[in-house]
Amino acid sequence: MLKFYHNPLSPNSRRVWVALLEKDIPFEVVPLNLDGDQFQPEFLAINPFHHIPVLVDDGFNVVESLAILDYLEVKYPTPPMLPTDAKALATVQMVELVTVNELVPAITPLIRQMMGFGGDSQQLEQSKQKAHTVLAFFEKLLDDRPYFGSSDRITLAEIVAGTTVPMLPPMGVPLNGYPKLSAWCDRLVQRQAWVATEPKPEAIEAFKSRMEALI
Ligand SMILES: N[C@@H](CCC(=O)N[C@@H](CS)C(=O)NCC(=O)O)C(=O)O
Repeated sequence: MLKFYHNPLSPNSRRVWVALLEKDIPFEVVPLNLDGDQFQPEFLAINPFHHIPVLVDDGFNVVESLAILDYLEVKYPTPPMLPTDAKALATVQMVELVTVNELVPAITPLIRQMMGFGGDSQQLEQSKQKAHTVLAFFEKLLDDRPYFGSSDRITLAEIVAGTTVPMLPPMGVPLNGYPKLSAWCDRLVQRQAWVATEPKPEAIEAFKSRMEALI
């Protein structure tokens, strides 16, 4: 059985969790609190970068969430989540990579502020501006399709961007100006896999307390 090293509050890990559920793949969770347990030698032997998610498949360790998604896609191709058409594939991969390389770093100060760790007001404003640049790009790329790169099913673009974009409104980045993306978001958050993996308020509070104790 696949072993999934995971914490339910990790956005990077949630991508893999949603993909496992959407593809209906059996897996066993190995929970990490991220309060120092990620630095234990047993975990560092699996991922020397002390990050989750990690997937272990019969002794084969896969680190990096996007690599894990690709691994799952090839090993469990049903339902397919990567198009084969050149433009559709490029669209899906642009969305994945823009989310990871542009959006996530831009909103990190906003996440910290939401978790109660404060922040510099000028830096927070810059974060919001950068998030809007990504949202405008996504709105145009999505166009009138229900999903990025597909007219009838979710793809890895939905798995990656669709677990990040819904976090924006509570951070002060509303989706009002992006009607297509906003409807896309509403469709995704109703799916069973999204509902099942939504971070629970009590888990967020427990995580904040653990972090405050560490600081
Ligand atoms: N590029 C990595 C990033 C993974 C990552 O940063 N994970 C965070 C949780 S969201 C983590 O494990 N943090 C613990 C640490 O840095 O020690 C991926 O996409 O898998």
